[in-house]
Amino acid sequence: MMHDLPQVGRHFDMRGRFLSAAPYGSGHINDTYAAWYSQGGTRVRYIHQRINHLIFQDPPALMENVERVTSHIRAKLATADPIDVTRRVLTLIRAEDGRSFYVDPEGNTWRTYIFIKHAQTYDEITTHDQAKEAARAFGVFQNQLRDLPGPRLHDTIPGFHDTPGRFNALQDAIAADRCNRAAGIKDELNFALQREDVVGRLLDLNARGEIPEIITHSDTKLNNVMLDDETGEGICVIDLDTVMPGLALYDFGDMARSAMRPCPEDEQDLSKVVARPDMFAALAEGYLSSTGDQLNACERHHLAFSTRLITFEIGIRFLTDYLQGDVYFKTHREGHNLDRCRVQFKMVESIEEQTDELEAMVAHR
Ligand code: ADP
Ligand code: GN1
Ligand code: MG
Repeated sequence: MMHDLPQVGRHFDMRGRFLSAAPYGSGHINDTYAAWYSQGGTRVRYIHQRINHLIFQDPPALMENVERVTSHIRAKLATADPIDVTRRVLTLIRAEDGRSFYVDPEGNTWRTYIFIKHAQTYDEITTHDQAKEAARAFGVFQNQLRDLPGPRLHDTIPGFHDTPGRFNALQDAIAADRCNRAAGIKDELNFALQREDVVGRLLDLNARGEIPEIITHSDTKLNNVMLDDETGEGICVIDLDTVMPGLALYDFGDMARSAMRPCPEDEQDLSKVVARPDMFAALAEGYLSSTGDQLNACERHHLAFSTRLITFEIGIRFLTDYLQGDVYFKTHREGHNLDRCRVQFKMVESIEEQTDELEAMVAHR
């Protein structure tokens, strides 16, 4: 369903005349539109985005996080080099009442960003440079937020990377079997249930004080970072809804999950699904180039493990959603979440087979 974008735009300080709007991007959660406006005869593009409030249950708290995070990064960029700041951090356009969002009569929360030009997001990446740059940019993002002044950011989705919690949710979904789907997916369920031993490992390390909590992006799949068209530089980290306290390794694991895959996230030909070790090496190089002096030995030691864990975690989230009747992730065909789960699980298997090789790649860094 297309929303009434001219109506939405009227409630923001657009300083121009609405021309057109169309759905944009391939995110699984929010409704994103790119809209053209005429400002004194010049065509200018913006992003209007409806926050999925079934998933993010407190949009004002979420927007408070986004405002704090973007202002902090903007202030740093402006001091270091004021050129191109609006391409290097998301810039919110204010609503007519001065807030950073507008709530429409149906209760939808909208926000508007400056459109980042001459840069793209990639659902799949093809070169080592892309992996390196994306990972470097996510690392820079973590660094920029290490000194964000208090208070603690809101947990916009409580337990977002609580892998044991995700595992329990899967077990509950199997027990409830609301859509009678469990019987048809025995292999996937066995695959998942056999791996309970790994789910708590990172949280245990954190509880023992071996890896710290920092501010993380928490949704670092590759299409959440924009790469500059001309230079290939990782120019801007986007999709800030889940920026909150977390473990640095969540971000590394999630970017590796998406970058190591040579095919779409919902590929149906599983023979194409294999984890590319060379992409892991490129990612680790890029990530360590920006965060190297911040990570402790235990974090470095678990780079490969985090890739396996987060890939598994997203796999069980797709599986849980399939069992629950596809209520969380946007789906575009029958069995879409199951297809996505199978791809993740095939990736987990491939990562497991290459564990020694992947660990060796980062052993001396
Ligand atoms: P979702 O949470 O649904 O993934 P995103 O915030 O990631 O939503 O936005 C979806 C897509 O829209 C992104 O992958 C990106 O391609 C595009 N996009 C989002 N914000 C901008 C922006 N400010 N400038 C240009 N493109 C953007
Ligand atoms: C969702 O919002 P998007 O499409 O960038 C999801 C991530 C998953 C990802 C899987 C808030 O990311 O956690 O890893 O899909 N975001 C949320 O592709 O649940
Ligand atoms: Mg996204």
